[in-house]
Amino acid sequence: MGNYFQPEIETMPLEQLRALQSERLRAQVRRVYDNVPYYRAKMDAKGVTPDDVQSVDDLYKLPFLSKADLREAYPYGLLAKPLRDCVRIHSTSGTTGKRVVAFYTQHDVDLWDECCARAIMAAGGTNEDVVQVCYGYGLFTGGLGLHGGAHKVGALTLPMSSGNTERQLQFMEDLHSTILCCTPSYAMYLAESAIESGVRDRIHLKAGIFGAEAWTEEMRRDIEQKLGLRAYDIYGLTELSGPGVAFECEEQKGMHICEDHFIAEIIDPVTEEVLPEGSKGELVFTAIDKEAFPMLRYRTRDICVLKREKCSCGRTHVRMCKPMGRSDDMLIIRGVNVFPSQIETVLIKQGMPANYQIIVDRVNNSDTLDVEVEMPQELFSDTLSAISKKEKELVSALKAMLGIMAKVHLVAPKSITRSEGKAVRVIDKRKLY
Ligand code: DLL
Repeated sequence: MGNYFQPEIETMPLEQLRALQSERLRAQVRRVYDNVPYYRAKMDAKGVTPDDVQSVDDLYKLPFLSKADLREAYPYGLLAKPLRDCVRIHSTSGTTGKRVVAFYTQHDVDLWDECCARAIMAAGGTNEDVVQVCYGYGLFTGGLGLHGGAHKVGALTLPMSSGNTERQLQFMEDLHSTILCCTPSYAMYLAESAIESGVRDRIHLKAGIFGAEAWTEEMRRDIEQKLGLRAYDIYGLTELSGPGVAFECEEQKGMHICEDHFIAEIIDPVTEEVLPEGSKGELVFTAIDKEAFPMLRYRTRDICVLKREKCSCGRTHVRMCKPMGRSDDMLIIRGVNVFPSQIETVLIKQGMPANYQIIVDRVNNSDTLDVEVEMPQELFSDTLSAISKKEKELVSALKAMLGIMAKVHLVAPKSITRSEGKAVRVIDKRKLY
């Protein structure tokens, strides 16, 4: 038996799970239609009534909801409960346009905390653990989400929030933290700092729960080896509650989606056609029992594949792969689609640290792609010709992966600004024109 928070739900036979989803979906569609004029107008425009949605198989009849809808309805237009029933607000970390604000009733907070508790237990957590939460606390959902999950598990919770790396390491050592929760880029920074300061040999971490941004398998191995733990992926978004929508189990092969709360679909981002299982496309979620901010067929923009293969952990909930990029983060450079994760894979395979920045610009009407990457210390102390040889190797490895030429600039160790939250990997200067 695995380590579950809610075994009867997490291992529920598929047929029963579908019945539960259908029942919750029916009630949710009715509630939303009756209480949210914005949704009612969208459903009326598509000619769908709540009676048309009887089961999961009818989901396709509902209209999609996008970030543009959320911005249009900002701040209260999608609220399905009176404000007096809401107890919390969170907001997306988006830097462009109006931020999205999400509302929670106490029921919604409980549901979310339970999802995070499942994630912590799937990573081997128990009430014996000390969980150090270094996701940001505040409007961002990372801190309070994992914090609530750790409480539900009964673990000793260290609400560190992000930043102050020296203090993080000191508490990690002194209070024997066993589970670390933060973004993968901050985990990498903590790892480097722990090694450098000598703390690495005095820490007791067994697992890390890392998410909120894209990271590769190569980066996972690197963090695992540097911090001496097993690194688990966790996925989520503010609109759906926050972290814990999906999480990895001990198999570390895809993240189980909490399907008793969220129904997932994959669509073609251009035609909006629903794609069969196993296809790559945009992930769409329907939250079937959230009260305040329900979300029907919400387009995440995350590109992903779903697989319902049997998992050795015993969980029956479908698995999503690591998001392969966002349909709106995809760079089109000289007509070629480039995902930042492809560049990261090449860099790490070539033995470079995952500290890099991608700079895209347009010079004389032609796109330019420059990759700045920090050198490992050994290379930094080597000869100029060794450095230029490595740059050439990276250029050709990137050309093989991307199909286009990128300029590579090896820069001094620690010269790229570190992030305590989500890393800024891409600077697209073309947007300035
Ligand atoms: O990032 C919630 C979260 C906090 C998830 C802590 C995991 C851990 P937002 O700020 O609303 O919410 O950003 C959501 O981040 O649509 C994805 O593009 C990206 N994202 C989240 N988790 C992952 C992950 C939080 N594990 C957006 N891998 C999502 C890749 C991720 N991308």
